[in-house]
Amino acid sequence: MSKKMPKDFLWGGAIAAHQAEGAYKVDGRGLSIADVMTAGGNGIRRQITSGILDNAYYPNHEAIDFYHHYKEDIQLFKELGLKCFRTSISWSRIFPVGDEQEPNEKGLQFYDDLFDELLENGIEPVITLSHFEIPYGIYEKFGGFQNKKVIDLFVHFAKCVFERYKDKVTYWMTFNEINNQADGQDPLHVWTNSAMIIDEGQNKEELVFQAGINELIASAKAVCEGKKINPDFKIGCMMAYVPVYPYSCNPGDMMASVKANERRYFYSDIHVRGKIPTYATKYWEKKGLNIVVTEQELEVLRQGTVDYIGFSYYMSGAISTLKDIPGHETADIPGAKIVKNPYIESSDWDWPIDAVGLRYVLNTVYQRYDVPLFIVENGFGAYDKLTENGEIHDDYRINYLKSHIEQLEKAVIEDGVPVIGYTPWGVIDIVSFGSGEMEKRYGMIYVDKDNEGNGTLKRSKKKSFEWYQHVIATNGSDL
Ligand code: P53
Repeated sequence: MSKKMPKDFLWGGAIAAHQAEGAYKVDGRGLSIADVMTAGGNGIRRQITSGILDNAYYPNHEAIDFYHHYKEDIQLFKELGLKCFRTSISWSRIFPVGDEQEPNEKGLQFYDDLFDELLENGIEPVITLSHFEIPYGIYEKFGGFQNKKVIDLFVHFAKCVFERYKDKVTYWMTFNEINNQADGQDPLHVWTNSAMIIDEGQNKEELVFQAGINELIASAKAVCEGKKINPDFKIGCMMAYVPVYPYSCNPGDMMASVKANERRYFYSDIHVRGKIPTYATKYWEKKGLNIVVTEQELEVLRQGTVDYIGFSYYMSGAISTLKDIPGHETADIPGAKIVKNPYIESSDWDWPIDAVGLRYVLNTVYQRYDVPLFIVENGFGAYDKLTENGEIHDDYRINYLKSHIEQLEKAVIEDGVPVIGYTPWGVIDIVSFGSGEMEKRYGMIYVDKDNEGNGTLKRSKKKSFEWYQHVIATNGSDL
C-alpha cells in the first residue's frame, strides 16, 4: 500500500473573480449581481440594493484589484509552489448585459493573459464558470434563473469561453455551490446563485427548485457542448458539503439527518446520476410544487453528467428531534431543529471547526457516487493581527489547514478515495462573500486593506505561507 499522496496531486489555492478582481467597470465589463451587494459585518447582513446607490459601500467594486495585480500575485503563487489555481470567469466581463450575441473582446483578452501567465509559471488554471456573479442585466431583463431563457444565455457564455480557452484550461466547474440555495431560507444565497429576488407572497420553495433545476439543465447542456469542443475537458459540478450529523442515535435524529442531507445532495444527485431523485419528485407532489421539466430536458440531464465533483468543505452541522435540545427549526424537516454540536469548537464567525468531517464527506460522497473528488475550497476565516514589525503569526490558520490536510490524506491513503487536488480558499486575502468584510481573512498572503476600503493593497507573506510552501514541497508528507 502506498503511504504517500499521488505524485500528480494538485496542491493549489482558490479565489473567485468578484471577490478579488475589482475593476468592476473596466474594459467594458457590465455590472454583476455581486456589485449591488453592500458590505455587512460579522453578524450583520449584506444588503442587495436596487442598482448602485451613491451613499453605500460596495466592497467588490475594487476588492483586492487582482485585475491589475495578478502578475505580481502569480509570482507569489509560484514561490508558494502552487500546482493549480482556482478562479472564476466574471460572466459580465464577457457578456456585459448577459444576452448579447457577441462577446466583449477585452474581457476575453484579460482571461487569456491571466491563464497564459499562470501556465508560463507552471500553474494549472481550474475554472468556475459561474461563481455568484451572474450579469445584473440577467436579473433586470429575465428575473434570473427561474426563467428558462437564461439556460441558453448560460450555455452561450459557456461555449464561448470553452472555445476560447480550450487549449489552456482542462478543469472546469459549472455553478459554484449550486446547492447553497437549496432551502431558499437565505436571500443572499438565492440571489447569488440564481439572480432572483423573491417577493413576499410568491412561492419561494417552488421558485428555488425551479431555478435550481434550470441551472442543472444549463450545466448539463454546457457539459455536452464542452465535450464537443474538447473531449479531454474535465467538467465538474461544485457543491458545498456541510454534512448534517444526527445529534444522537435516537432513530428520529438519524432519519432527520438523512432528510437534511438529501436536500443538499439533491443537486449532485442530478449532476452525477443524470436523473431527478424520487425523494424530490415525491416532495414536490406532497407540497404541490409545480416544477417544469420537459422530456427533452430530462434527456439533457441524462447526457450531461459531470466528470468529477468539486466541493467546498468548511464545517459540519447537526440536527435533532429531541425536545430539550435548543436549536432553530428548519422549514424543510418539520419537528427537527438545527443544533450545536457539543463536541467541536467554532470560529469567530460561529463556523463549526470539524476536521474529521472532511474525511467523513470524502468517504460518504465517494461511496454515493463513485467519481473523483476535488476539494476546491477549505479554509479558516479569521482576524489577523500584525506584529510591530508587520508580521502575521497565523498559527490558528496553520492548525486548521493542517488538521484538515491530515484527514484528507487519511481519506486518500487509507480509505482509497480518489482526490484530484486541494485548493484552500482565499489563498490570498479577498472580500468575504457572506459578510463583505476584508478582515475575515483566509489568506496565506496578506493584503493591506480594511473593512472600510482603506489600505495600500500591498501584499505580504504570513507565517502560513512558509508552512504551506513546505507542505507542497514535500507533497504533503511533512505537515
Ligand atoms: P465567506 C457558506 C457555507 C459554505 C460555503 O465564505 C460558503 C458559504 C457562504 O457564506 O461559501 C463559500 O467568504 C463560497 C465562497 C466564500 C467562501 O465559502 O462568507 O464559495 O465564495 O467566500 C467563504 O467567509
